[in-house]
Amino acid sequence: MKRLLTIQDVSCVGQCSATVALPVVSACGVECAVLPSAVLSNHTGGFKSWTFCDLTPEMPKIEAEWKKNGVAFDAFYTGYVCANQIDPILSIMSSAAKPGALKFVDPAMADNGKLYAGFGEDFPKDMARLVGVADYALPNLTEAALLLGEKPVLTGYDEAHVEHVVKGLHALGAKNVVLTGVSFDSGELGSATYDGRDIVYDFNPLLRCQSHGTGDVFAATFAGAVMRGLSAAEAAALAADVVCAAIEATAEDHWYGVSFESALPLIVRRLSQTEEA
Ligand code: PXL
Repeated sequence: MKRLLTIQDVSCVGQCSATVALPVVSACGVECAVLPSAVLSNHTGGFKSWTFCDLTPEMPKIEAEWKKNGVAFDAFYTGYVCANQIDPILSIMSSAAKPGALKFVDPAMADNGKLYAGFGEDFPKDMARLVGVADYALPNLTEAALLLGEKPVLTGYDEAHVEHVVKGLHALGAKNVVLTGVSFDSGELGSATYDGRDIVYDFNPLLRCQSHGTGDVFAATFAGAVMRGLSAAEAAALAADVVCAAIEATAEDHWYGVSFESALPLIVRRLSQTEEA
């Protein structure tokens, strides 16, 4: 069994980040270790207030223990992290890597044209350094624009714009780019996966608007599925199906996240079918 380290916050309540990655990556049949970037009482998207404990000082201490104990990973998957954590994370990605370890970077920092509360305007520049070492970068349209130092364009764009965005992120260093939240038509929503040569689009019908935590469910499923041998385009299609199933299972008043739990059997089923094929 492959072993992945996810580096992102533990929001105690809110169905995002580590509390999504652990069950989703496990459902993919991949061992999931966690290095919390911060502990929050709840996520920052829609709650009135939150506590925030930045765990940066723990990172080099944990890294040193892992070195002593010979701990190493087949993959790293980063999500919501703090500005001063980019260097400690790059260090862990090098000291705790098995040969050929993959790096999945979800630059979880913004949505709907805006940075999340708590991130300064300079943060995308720091995040761009992590995206630059990614084997797979998984930004939404807002994050992608901010990483490129551009104003987010969220509607009325065409394929040429998507091409500009994914090629820009590839030029930053990301080997594969999975751009999420792409839509050319008001009835559909999907992703564009670019491997440095071709762009593969995947669309699903647009469901009720429900964004909290969907990026985290998408990225965790994508990372687990690639670790199980799916191509980037296949993993993006599975991740989108899982997000849709999670949204469909989410009650109208469950605003802070999506009920991904009901979609876990879908992940197990689809990945076992792949194995049999
Ligand atoms: O789901 C993204 C996310 C992760 N972690 C924290 C957040 C958010 C989005 O708001 O606030 C702490």
